[in-house]
Amino acid sequence: MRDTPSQDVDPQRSICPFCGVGCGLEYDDARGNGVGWKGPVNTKGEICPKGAAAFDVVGDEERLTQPLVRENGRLVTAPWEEAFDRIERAFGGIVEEYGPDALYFFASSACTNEENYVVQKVARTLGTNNVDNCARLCHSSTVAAMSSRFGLGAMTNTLEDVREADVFLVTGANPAEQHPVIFRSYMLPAIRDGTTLIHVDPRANSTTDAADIHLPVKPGYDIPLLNAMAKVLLEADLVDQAFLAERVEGITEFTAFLDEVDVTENAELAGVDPDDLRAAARVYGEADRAAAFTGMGMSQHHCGTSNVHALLNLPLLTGNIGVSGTGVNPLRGQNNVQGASDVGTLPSTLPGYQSVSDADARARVAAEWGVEPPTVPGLTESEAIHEFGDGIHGAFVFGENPAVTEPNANHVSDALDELEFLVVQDIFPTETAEYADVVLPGSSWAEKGGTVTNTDRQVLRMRPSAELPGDARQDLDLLCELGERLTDNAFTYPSTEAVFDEMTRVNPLYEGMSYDGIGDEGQRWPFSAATGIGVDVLHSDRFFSGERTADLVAVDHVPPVDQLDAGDLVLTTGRVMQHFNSGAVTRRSDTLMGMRGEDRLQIHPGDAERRAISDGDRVTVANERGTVEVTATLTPTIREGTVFLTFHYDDPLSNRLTGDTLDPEASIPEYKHSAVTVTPVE
Ligand SMILES: Nc1nc2c(c(=O)[nH]1)N[C@H]1C(S)=C(S)[C@@H](COP(=O)(O)OP(=O)(O)OC[C@H]3O[C@@H](n4cnc5c(=O)[nH]c(N)nc54)[C@H](O)[C@@H]3O)O[C@H]1N2
Ligand SMILES: Nc1nc2c(c(=O)[nH]1)N[C@H]1C(S)=C(S)[C@@H](COP(=O)(O)OP(=O)(O)OC[C@H]3O[C@@H](n4cnc5c(=O)[nH]c(N)nc54)[C@H](O)[C@@H]3O)O[C@H]1N2
Ligand code: SF4
Ligand SMILES: [Mo]
Repeated sequence: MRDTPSQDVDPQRSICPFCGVGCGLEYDDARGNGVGWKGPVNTKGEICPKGAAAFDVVGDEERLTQPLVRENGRLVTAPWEEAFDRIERAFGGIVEEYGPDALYFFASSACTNEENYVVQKVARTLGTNNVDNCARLCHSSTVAAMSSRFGLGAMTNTLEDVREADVFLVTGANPAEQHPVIFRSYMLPAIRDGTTLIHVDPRANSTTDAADIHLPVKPGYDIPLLNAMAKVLLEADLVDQAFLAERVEGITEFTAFLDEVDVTENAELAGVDPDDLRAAARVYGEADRAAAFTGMGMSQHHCGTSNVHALLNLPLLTGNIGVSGTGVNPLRGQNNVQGASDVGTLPSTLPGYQSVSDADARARVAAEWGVEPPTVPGLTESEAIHEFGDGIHGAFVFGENPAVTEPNANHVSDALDELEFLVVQDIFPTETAEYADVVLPGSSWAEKGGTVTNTDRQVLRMRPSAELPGDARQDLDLLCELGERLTDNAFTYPSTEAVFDEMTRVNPLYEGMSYDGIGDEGQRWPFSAATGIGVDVLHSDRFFSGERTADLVAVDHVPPVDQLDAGDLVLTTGRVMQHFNSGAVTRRSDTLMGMRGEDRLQIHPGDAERRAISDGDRVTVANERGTVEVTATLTPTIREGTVFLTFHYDDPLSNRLTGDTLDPEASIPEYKHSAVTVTPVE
């Protein structure tokens, strides 16, 4: 519910708060909502329906406007002083009794670089590396694989240059719905000009509509599929021998590994037509320039890192790296998931992906902060939840909604109950806030300034257009007060810009950037202070690792965790265009209300018929972890044996069904493969 905010809004150029595309967005008085300005990414001012609805948060009646504290089991309003006194007492007591590693800090990929920089500075000044952001839940596996092979986990190329590709290999991503402006303004025009789109996804969706080849892989079977593609490249002599000689190691071992791979067998294991797979590999291999895009269907598995390792072999075999129109491009999730990680809200790296044990990086940080950060890596957020009540006694959740979005939600609910003290800083009373001891009302995107970093490494400026509601305060002020209350350090900054400037002095990737330099144009990292220009195409002469070469890696198939009993279906989860993540913001949006409907279980007509389920029936989806009830939609676009739900709702809370087995390297949960039974509701 929303009052018309027109009186309160003074339009300024900002950046959309939803996805990692980073569209320029400003308030339009006539529409009472968002319109695009001609930004660095949306160069014609184009936006998607979520951007148009983004100002709905301003004046929303459900906004948090006063601090809340728990009294006799209930959350009641309290003065600011009281809220912070309670945090100081409780967190102070926990640190005194158990040490700083008994606290955990959830940073926010939905918030600015400046805010995230301060969160990790508070945690590290206090003496713990227990800080993470929900990049953990999206692309941590992609980053792990790409960092170990190339030295860096970010998009290798830019949106501008992918138009030069002859082939797009899109695997485990649905950019038509999740990155709409990238799809419509960069990919579709290229496709219309002749670029071939290969789409690897168990469901045919809006991205598939534009595809030339669709490989409807079984969830969890990307490795055999990618290995088979590598084998076809080798067999059909589509490898780039010059590139292999100069830039790649391990071809002999990799060839020996592929000797054992049977293309038809692997295709059948992955559930795709062997001829289609061969055609896809040939098209990729014959292309002058082929660009890969990878998303959650690849990363969010207990073998997510291995999945991406298998993908990285393809550009190395074919020389599709280091030039425009090629590369491997993880499409990043929230508007600042890239930046939150860049500025150090990760348990093992300081700002700029420098290891917490790197002596130079530690010295640089210590000189700026006056405090040495701890050397032992912290827990990841997905690990930390398992420690609630054991090793972790207090948690600070800034702009995340783990009660809805972490896997195995029934377990998460128990874990949140186990905490001695939970603080939530949000703009809405979320499902997670229901467990809190103190709730701090922060500032929405429309009320704050700062910077965010989009999916192709551009640092972009946000500017406030609206006043804060009620007694709500700026997120950055609240985080600085938290630092002041919990540590002996001063967290007094004269401006948001001063926080950014400090960050550029400890983060080599951002060194030399400035608010003035960013302006309306953006600045790309890795940035050169000397030239004032960022690097567009990574790994061109050398890999970011400093090496001239990268390795080919043999990746064995990793079977899914959940075994299927007779009659079970595989549940995979994901997103739809008009909704965003936990739905905390989009569920409340009047503008999106009509468009977004309710959650539906996508099920193949064959699977439905065997269970006497008709279109529109209520069904129970269940496994040993939990049960949800939802309406079924029959559709032949999903592969038989697989069903699909979003995770955008608290009811049905689909994460009751997902398992919390983590990828051993990246700690990303298994969101994309759960065994379930589906039965009609009596
Ligand atoms: N509209 C909208 N846009 C968003 C978001 C949103 O919630 N709504 N969230 C943002 C965030 S945080 C993120 S991380 C990005 C994510 O963007 P995407 O990566 O596109 O997100 P998903 O829909 O989770 O997964 C993509 C596809 O993977 C497929 N898939 C499932 N299992 C498998 C598998 O085993 N293998 C393969 N190859 N594919 C599989 C699904 O069918 C789905 O179509 O989107 C961002 N943009
Ligand atoms: N089953 C399943 N689960 C998934 C996924 C999946 O594909 N399937 N995807 C995973 C992925 S990729 C991600 S990124 C996570 C997302 O998980 P979350 O980050 O938990 O989800 P969001 O809904 O984006 O949560 C953002 C929170 O920040 C608040 N917020 C927004 N703007 C501001 C602000 O300016 N200030 C403050 N203080 N708060 C703000 C919102 O109200 C909301 O509560 O979900 C993960 N969970
Ligand atoms: S494409 Fe992403 S950044 Fe652009 S308007 Fe839509 S949600 Fe916002
Ligand atoms: Mo994400």
